[in-house]
Amino acid sequence: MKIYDFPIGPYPARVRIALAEKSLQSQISFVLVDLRKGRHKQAEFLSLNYSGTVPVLELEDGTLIAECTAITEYLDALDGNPSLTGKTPREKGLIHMMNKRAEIELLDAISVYFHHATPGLGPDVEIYQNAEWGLRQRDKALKGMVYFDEILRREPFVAGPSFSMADITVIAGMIFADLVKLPVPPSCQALVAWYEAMKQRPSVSNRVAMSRLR
Ligand SMILES: N[C@@H](CCC(=O)N[C@@H](CS)C(=O)NCC(=O)O)C(=O)O
Repeated sequence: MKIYDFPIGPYPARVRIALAEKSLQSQISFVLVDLRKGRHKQAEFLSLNYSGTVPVLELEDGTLIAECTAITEYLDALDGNPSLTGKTPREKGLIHMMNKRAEIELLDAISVYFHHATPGLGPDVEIYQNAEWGLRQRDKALKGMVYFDEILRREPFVAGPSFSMADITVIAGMIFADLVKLPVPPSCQALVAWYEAMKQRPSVSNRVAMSRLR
């Protein structure tokens, strides 16, 4: 299998963490898509993923799967033992809900902040920016941190008793916050403590180190 990605990117980190959790790294070859050169917006890459984002998984038969959630679900199902996306209908429902919430309230909001209210990927790539929209999304992400902090005061993990895809998405949000120097609100002590614990997982520690190599 092949994965098109940009190694320091927070979204690609989600899939790389999932690969490590599932011990699948040796089955993947990585293809660099240089976002800073705008390669993801060029026709060659758009033919792989209409949305022009990484990561994209390519299977041996040429099937293309984009979107971190979809890729994680695929990888998690390969061994017949879905440890990241839920085994029972209840687990699946809760994990999917919290994963989506982590995208909407945290990770995607920071991404909009990055692309619209900071230099983002540089002037050649960021051809349209709306700083006001970016700053609103930054504030939404800060509120999202407070929300996840409340959850993590009660639960060991984002979607309940076990580590899951939803934790990976919040971890990516924290990696992105760090990249864009977005300070975590001081009240979010449970979130910070949980993130420190997550960094002890080998799948996560490598990713956090990689994202600092900008
Ligand atoms: N919804 C997508 C978002 C992926 C995404 O935004 N990836 C970033 C890489 S960190 C990207 O390609 N950004 C380039 C851009 O949005 O222009 C997913 O979950 O895979």
